[in-house]
Formats: sequence, C-alpha cells, structure tokens
Amino acid sequence: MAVELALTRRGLLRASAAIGLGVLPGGGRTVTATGPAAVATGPILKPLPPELFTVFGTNAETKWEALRGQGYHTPIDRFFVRNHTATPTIDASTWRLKLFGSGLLGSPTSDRAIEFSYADLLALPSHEISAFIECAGNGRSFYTSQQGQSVSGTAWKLGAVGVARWRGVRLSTVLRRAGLSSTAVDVMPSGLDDHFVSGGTDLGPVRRPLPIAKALKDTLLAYEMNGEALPPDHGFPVRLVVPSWIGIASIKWVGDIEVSDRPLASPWNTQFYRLFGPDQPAEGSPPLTRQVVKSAFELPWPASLTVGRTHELTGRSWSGNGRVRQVEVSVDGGATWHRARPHGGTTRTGWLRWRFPWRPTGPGSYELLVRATDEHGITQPDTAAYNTLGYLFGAVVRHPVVVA
Ligand SMILES: Nc1nc2c(c(=O)[nH]1)N[C@H]1C(S)=C(S)[C@@H](COP(=O)(O)O)O[C@H]1N2
Ligand SMILES: [Mo]
Repeated sequence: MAVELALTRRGLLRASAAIGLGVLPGGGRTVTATGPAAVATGPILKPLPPELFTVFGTNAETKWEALRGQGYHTPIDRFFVRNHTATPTIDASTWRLKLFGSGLLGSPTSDRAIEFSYADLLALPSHEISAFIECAGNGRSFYTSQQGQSVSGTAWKLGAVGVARWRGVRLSTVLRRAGLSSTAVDVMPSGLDDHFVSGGTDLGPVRRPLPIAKALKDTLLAYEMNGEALPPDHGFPVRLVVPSWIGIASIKWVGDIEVSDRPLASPWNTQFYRLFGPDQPAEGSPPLTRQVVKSAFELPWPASLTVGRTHELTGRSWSGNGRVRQVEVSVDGGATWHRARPHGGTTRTGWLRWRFPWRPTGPGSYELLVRATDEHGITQPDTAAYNTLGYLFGAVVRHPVVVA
C-alpha cells in the first residue's frame, strides 16, 4: 500500500513536470481535443546515444549489445521508439480519456463522452504486467538481406522490441465503469499525436480497432513503465499495452476510445498491418494480431570476437503464442544445433534470457544462428513468408561474427 501511494505521488510529480514543459516558449504544435503540447526538439524527446540506438527518421532501434548485462526488463533509456510522427508533450492536468460509441450503454456520442481524468485513473485498482512491445516490422531488413526480397518500411534489424513492467488500470475496468454494453464488438483507441499523412493523404490520428475479447482479456491502460511515470516517448500520460500483439495495437498518448457494437476500421487494420503479396490471399490477410517466435544475440552487428578463448554468448527469445520452451544455437551455419542454457525464468507475455558458451575453432568469419521453440511447439523456421510490407519476420537470423 505504501509503495502504491509513493508511486502515485511520483506519477503526479511527473505530471506537474509535464505541465511545466507545456508553457515553455515557442509552442506551435497543438494536440487536438484535449490540450496544448510543447514543441518537440525532434520526433523523439529522450537522448538517443549511438551506443544504445540506431535512428531511422522518427524511430529509434535498440542495439542488442546494449542489453547485455541488463536485467530482465529493457531499461527506459534503451527501449526502442516507434513514432508515426513525433512525441507530443501532453498536459496531464487537462488531459481526459473519453469513451463513446454504440458499444456503451446509452450510446453516448463523442461530444457527450464518458470522461476519466488522470487522477481518476490513478485512483482505480491498479494492475502490473511484464510484457514485450514489438513492432510488427521488427526484423524487416532480413527479408532483403537473407531472402533477397524487396519490402517497404523501416529497415529494422531485431531491435524493435523491448520488455517492460507496465502498471495501469485494466481496460476492462475502465470499459465496465463507462457502461460497457453486451453488444460491443470492437474498441478503437486513438492517439493524441499529430495526424499521420501518407502519400499526401491525411489518414487522421493513429488508431486501430481491437476486438472486445482481447480488450477484456489482458489489455492494460498503462501509466507507469518500469516503476516510473510513463515517459513522453512511450505514451505519457496513458497508453494501451496489448500483450503479445503487434506493437501498433498498443496505442500511445490515448485521447479517446470508441466502443462499437459493429466492427470498426482504420487504415491501421485495412491498408497497414496485414500481409499482402503473391503468397497471400488476393485481398490481403486478416488484420495481424499476435507476434511470432523470435530470438536475438546480445551482440553488435557485425560482432568481433577474439580467437583462442571461450565467449559467453547471451541473448533473449520471445513468442506471441506464449512462453519460450527451448532455445538452440548453431555455430556451423545450421548443420548442428545445441541447447542454450536459460536463466531467470519467463512469462507468457515476456521473454526468456539464455547463455551459450562458444570457443571459436580459429580465426575467420562465422554466422551464429539461434532458434526458439515456444510452448505450442512452434519453432522458428529457416525462411519467413514474404509480404510486401515486411511484417512478422520470424525466421532464424544469421548473425555475422568476425573472429580474429
Ligand atoms: N499514438 C500512437 N501510438 C502508437 C504509435 C504511434 O505512432 N502513435 N506507434 C505504434 C507502433 S507501430 C509501435 S511498434 C509501438 C511502439 O511503442 P514504443 O514507441 O513505446 O516502443 O507504439 C504504437 N503506438
Ligand atoms: Mo510498429
């Protein structure tokens, strides 16, 4: 209880700090609907030192070697950021979460929405989970470098993923307090960041429908990350955390949530975040939901290791289907596989850390391979199913290493 109160107070202090930022001179950008935003110095506010991140425009990828020696959770200073536009600075004292739509009792319209303040949410029963957030496009560059296929989108390696401890209110709690109707089928959270403009078309705020079953199952409205108030880049004051699902489901800077008694649509479940291409259904796959099984070494890309000694290779594996059960490493291009040694446990929605001692036989160029199998017996394949937008690259990645 004491801890709870302390964290709440810290959250409010953070909120005050954000209010302070809101009055810095030079404000130009405004956040639609709920309040003013300060000018961002760049699309991402936190420092992005080159030893921790690779920057791609409005996005920053975690360098895997920066996770070596870190604990189970990805520290905030090295958690990847995926912004369609730019991190807004939101004033938590005037911010309101607004719920409306035909899936709520009385079908309130957006101008008569049910409102929750930041303090209202902090006062509701809180819940904490460990969960990864991973971009659907994580690993996208390997479609090209390993499979010779052309794809569009950010050329991530494997660093568009992180695991954090998220605390907040269950979305189910807020939906029920708002008067959830038994006829609701979809909810659609909408971000307060700038509208996303693609090919000259304003696609509106970043938003994506979420089926009511997933919304009620384990989705969180998070206001803390790793015990701190949610940082601006990760969705302050409140974001969704949709465990095991592709990152776009976890809408940041939530302003409103439409609750509907009929299926909802947005560009993020129609033109993006579905599989398109010759091997896919003509109209495209259904909207993507869960992530696939993946593994990564905590090594630079490429890595350099010294000859004549044993190196402790380390890494992490995760799956959108549940716990990772087994991890295997190959140092001979996939001819033979050896069990890696797990340490530290895992959860259904997090990852598993592992180690593998390796003594290179001599100097030269190597490719290190790692593959995981999850609790459903699903193992990473040798190739990933091609799709033009480069989503869900779950194949074994060949990590280049020079031994000298
Ligand atoms: N409002 C809003 N929510 C968003 C996004 C965004 O650009 N705007 N990006 C989404 C995508 S594509 C991903 S992968 C995750 C990234 O979360 P992170 O930046 O906290 O790592 O946020 C999602 N939520
Ligand atoms: Mo993403």
